[in-house]
Amino acid sequence: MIGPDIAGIAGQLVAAADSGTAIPQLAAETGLDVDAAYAVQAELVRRRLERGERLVGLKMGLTSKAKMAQVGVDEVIWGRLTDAMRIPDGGSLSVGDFIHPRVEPEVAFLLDRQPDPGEPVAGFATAVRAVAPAIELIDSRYADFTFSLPDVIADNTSAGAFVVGPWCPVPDGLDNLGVLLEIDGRVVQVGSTAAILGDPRRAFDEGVRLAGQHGLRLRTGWVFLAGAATAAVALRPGAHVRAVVEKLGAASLRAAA
Ligand code: OOG
Ligand code: MG
Repeated sequence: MIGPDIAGIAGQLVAAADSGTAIPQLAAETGLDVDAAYAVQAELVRRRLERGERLVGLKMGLTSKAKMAQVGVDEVIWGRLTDAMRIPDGGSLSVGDFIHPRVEPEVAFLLDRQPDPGEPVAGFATAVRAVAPAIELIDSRYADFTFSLPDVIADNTSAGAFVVGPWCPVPDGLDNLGVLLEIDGRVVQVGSTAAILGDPRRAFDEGVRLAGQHGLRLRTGWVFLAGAATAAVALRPGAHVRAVVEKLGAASLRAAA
């Protein structure tokens, strides 16, 4: 039996991101299932690495009910982060480089040690050295920001860019910290880290386990984004965005035209 054209689909998604032009969903038409979708994701990221980008981390997606409800997909997913996606804290990016960017508040972890997918529960305490407030910019390559589960996995879980705020030691409790998303000084989303699988540390264990199933091991020095605590908000040119996490501080970015 001939399976879906992994390289062809990866090529379409890379071209959509490069040209800033949305494409129609493709999973149903090409018979893409979840495993094949992760193969597409691996291939499209491999192409980015071939152009000189470096893998710098892993991101979780749809770890909160607010996000699942917003996009109508209710499975936890994961994607890959490269150095080209990283914006310095307080830095700026061009909205015009994206198709229909949205921003969301996240919690980031810094890896001190390579966790073993075989011992995920013990993993967090020994593998994570620091935590920070973060912003993720997501930008689905599909028209109208709509997709099925395999579509969004193939599209590297809509990863576009990310900002990590100041790192700090992991506080005692991470499971119920207030989270705010502000645009131009106005609070546009309110949530709690409890929304992230009950505790963002659980998102870490899930990420180690799920990526391990696809042969990917997290590495020392990588950033881990635990997933948004609230729904995402459209990013408009000129906007100043801040994500504030209680006890951790804030991360910010500015959107140029
Ligand atoms: C999928 C990516 C979800 C998160 O934090 O939940 C995600 C999307 O919403 O387009 O990054
Ligand atoms: Mg996210």
